[in-house]
Amino acid sequence: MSFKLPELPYAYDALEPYIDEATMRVHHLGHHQGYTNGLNAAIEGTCYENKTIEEILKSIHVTQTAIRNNGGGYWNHILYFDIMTPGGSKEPQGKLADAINQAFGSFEKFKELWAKAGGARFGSGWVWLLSKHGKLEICSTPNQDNPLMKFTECVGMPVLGMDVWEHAYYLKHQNKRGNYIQDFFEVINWDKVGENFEKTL
Ligand code: MN3
Repeated sequence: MSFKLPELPYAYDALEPYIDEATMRVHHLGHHQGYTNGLNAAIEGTCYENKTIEEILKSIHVTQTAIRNNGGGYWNHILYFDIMTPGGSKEPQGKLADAINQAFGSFEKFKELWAKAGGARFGSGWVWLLSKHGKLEICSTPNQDNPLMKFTECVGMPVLGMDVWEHAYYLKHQNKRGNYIQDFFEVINWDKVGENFEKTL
């Protein structure tokens, strides 16, 4: 069994003008394909060959660098591309909206804390909205680590993830990560994030 690059659920130019087509193409066909290939090469001939990606990420040791980086990159980008859309709800709805209000006070306050976490991540990494059986928290990890890996500081199931590697925004936003984060808010698929959240309840 080998892992395959999932197709994008929308066209490469669908998130314009917020996330540009050139960035989406190189991010999906270049970076995500690269992590997929790297993961397949790293697990070949090991006990991980017939495991799911979640099983792999939950069981690896901190020193298994190739699987950690490529397996993390494979899983993280599936979530990232899946929680963006050109349409859908512009704000959280239903149980997710209630949980955000409970955890952060309001959606506006959540956006402020999320943008702050994205700006504070030095170098490359990710920002996560985690559900601990329905209780939400914001957490950030370096490189391609994610909260499924037991050695990170984040505990919980990611329902939303934001890539803050420069490759996610540099062609359009250059050094202005904060502008990318504001544009990311315009394309979040809150219906999908809500579905992800309800699975954790
Ligand atoms: Mn990326």
